[in-house]
Amino acid sequence: MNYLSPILRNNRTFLLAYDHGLEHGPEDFLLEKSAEPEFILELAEKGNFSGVIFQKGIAEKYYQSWQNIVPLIVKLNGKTKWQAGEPYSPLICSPEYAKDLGAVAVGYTIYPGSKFEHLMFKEFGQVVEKAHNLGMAVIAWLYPRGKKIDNENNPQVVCYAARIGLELGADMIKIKWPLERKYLEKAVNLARPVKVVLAGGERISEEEFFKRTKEVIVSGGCGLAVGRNIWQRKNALEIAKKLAKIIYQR
Ligand code: FBP
Repeated sequence: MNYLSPILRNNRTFLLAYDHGLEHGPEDFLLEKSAEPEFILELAEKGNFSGVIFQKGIAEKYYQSWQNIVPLIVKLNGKTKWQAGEPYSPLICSPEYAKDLGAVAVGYTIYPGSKFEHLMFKEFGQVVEKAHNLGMAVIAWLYPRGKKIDNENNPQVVCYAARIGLELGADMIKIKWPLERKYLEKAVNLARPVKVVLAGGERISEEEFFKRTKEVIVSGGCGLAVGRNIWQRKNALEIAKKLAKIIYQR
């Protein structure tokens, strides 16, 4: 069974990430309307995204009338930027409840290298089994962090993270930009057949973002799961449409 098919177009994916209100707080909402979930849902529809990523509370309050319009991915764990020390992101929503909210897939962040990695591995293992029983795909955010990790953007660290996703049973993995295209190709190969998507990170120039998106595709990546580089821009819809073309084109 291909659990991912509801969020794939032409075997690629373009997901609008919007869990930042929890992870970073309102400081990310540089434009007033980016604090409004309805604006994000409209953007997801008109911008040709293959899915939108919400935490459970936003999904409960805003998603119901959008079922069958934009596929929903519910992020099952999360934390605030105030959490200090070794990172751990607790489970705050079950796969069953995500399904009731209309989700076709779920997401879970793992911080490999953290002192609490074992807890996240255990929770993630249970999430994968439950989600698959419910016919839902699991996307793993793989962000190596903690005292043991000197530099989470080190290409070898990013490649290791990609492989961890395959080992742990993810259907799709989300990693940070590994600085050079050759490492992106390596990460894609190490995770195969698990699909690899890239996070956007902090807002960069449009030009650089288009360049990276093209590199993701030519390197065998499946697409993007991106937030700030879209909805922090005044021309978010225009940018999204252009990126969607790059991503879905064969
Ligand atoms: P961006 O494209 O805005 O970087 O979003 C990707 C994402 O993974 C979000 O889903 C999440 O809220 C955020 O980055 C977490 O980033 P970090 O843990 O690096 O602060």
